Amino acid sequence: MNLKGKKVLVAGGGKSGISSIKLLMSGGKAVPVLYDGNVNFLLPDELSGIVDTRLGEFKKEFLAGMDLLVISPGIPIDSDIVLTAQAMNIPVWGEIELAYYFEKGRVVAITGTNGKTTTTALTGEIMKAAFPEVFVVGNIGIPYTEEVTKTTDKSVTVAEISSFQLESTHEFAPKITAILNITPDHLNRHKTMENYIAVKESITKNQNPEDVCILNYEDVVLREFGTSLDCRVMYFSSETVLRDGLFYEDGALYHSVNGERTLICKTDDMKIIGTHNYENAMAAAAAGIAMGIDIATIGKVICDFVAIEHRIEFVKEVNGVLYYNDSKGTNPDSSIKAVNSMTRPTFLIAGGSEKNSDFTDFAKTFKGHLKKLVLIGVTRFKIADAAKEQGFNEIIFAESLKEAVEFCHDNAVSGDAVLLSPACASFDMFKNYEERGRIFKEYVKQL
Ligand code: UMA
Repeated sequence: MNLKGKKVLVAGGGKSGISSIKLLMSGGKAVPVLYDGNVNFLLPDELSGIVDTRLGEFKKEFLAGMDLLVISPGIPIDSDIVLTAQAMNIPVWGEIELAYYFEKGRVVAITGTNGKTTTTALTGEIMKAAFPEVFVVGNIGIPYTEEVTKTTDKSVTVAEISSFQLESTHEFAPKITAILNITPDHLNRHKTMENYIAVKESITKNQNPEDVCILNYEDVVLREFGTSLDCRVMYFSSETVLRDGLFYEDGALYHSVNGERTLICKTDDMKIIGTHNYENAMAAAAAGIAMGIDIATIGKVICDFVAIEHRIEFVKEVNGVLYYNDSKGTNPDSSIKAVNSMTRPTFLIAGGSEKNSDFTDFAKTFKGHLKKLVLIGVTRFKIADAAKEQGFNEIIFAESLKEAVEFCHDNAVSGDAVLLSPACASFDMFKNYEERGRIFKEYVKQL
């Protein structure tokens, strides 16, 4: 589709929607109109008076005369606006699809339930060590549409792609993809695990035989999926010595070709900890190897890489108590990894908004790791029930994150740790997990 002069309804006025509008006007010479469900939505000053808006409950007439609907990741594919557009034969593109329309270089796309932000950031660093023009975009927090006009035929775009974003891609064709793991998450949106797996796997749908897909060998679904692909598959494993692929063994990461292994790095030299991070590092290393970067360079970048914000991020020591911010623990599996990484008796602050998660496996990690469980948010009673079922009764409810932090401060003793890892999204109390993490860090810094 030639976008010039086309009327485009952009749904969602968050980061993705606003940068889509700017791209449509500047790069596409199209005429965007913004739709947002929030009646009180205000356009940023620079677009005010230039872009028309349609606000509040969606009405069919909002789509009248439109040539295209571009949706933000927060808009589900089965929402009224999308179903109506489809019934009116109006094409529906996600923000990623719109950005890709303008892409000039090579794309590395990373998905998975957990670890994708760390892996994307690390892959970006590995690419930067070898290529002069690298853009790190997507779910990591920088909309792809914001950066894409800077791409060239020599640039590399490293994109973190969520399942929400994958629902509405069509031509999006990364040269390299990685699916890190798939565990239950976002089931309120995708309804079934089968749908969620299918949408994650769809990241590979436009890959050619010369392209590469990086998969976790220890994830049975992904191991099996690899056998069905036409493109080249690179597996990584934290448990199995692979004849071909990347693996962890005895404190080191290796790349093996035909059984001949090359050391990538020793895990003791890495600053990011835990088996899940060795997996993230192997996936990023695989992307580097697939792009022809030498292994010594990759190993050095991995060793220099420090934890990203909100992911088991060390905040401060107060009276011998270590405080960690894992606000990015937005689902049980992610928070299980954080709890398992704790080596001190821990006060865990958890709970947040509801997305139909099952907390049983999360609660199984409490005994042996936690001293107290401090619960906040909508899901607090559900998590408490799961904890009690697993025989863990050291539970406190707090009305706010501030109250939770103060309780931990008053009760933790030297040698303990305090971990914010909610296992839930933040939308009941905060704008997003970043705001939750930043506010937590502010409270801790004030102690
Ligand atoms: N809105 C509607 N109707 C809806 C839903 C939302 O009108 O049904 C409106 C809201 O009123 C709001 C706007 O849409 O004004 C928000 O749009 P959005 O939710 O798509 O958020 P963005 O600000 O565009 O941020 C999105 C991603 N958000 C989500 O997927 C929910 C960000 O991922 C991403 O960083 C950003 O694009 C840039 O690519 C956040 C996230 O929580 C971090 N992701 C999930 C996760 O990681 O688990 C998938």
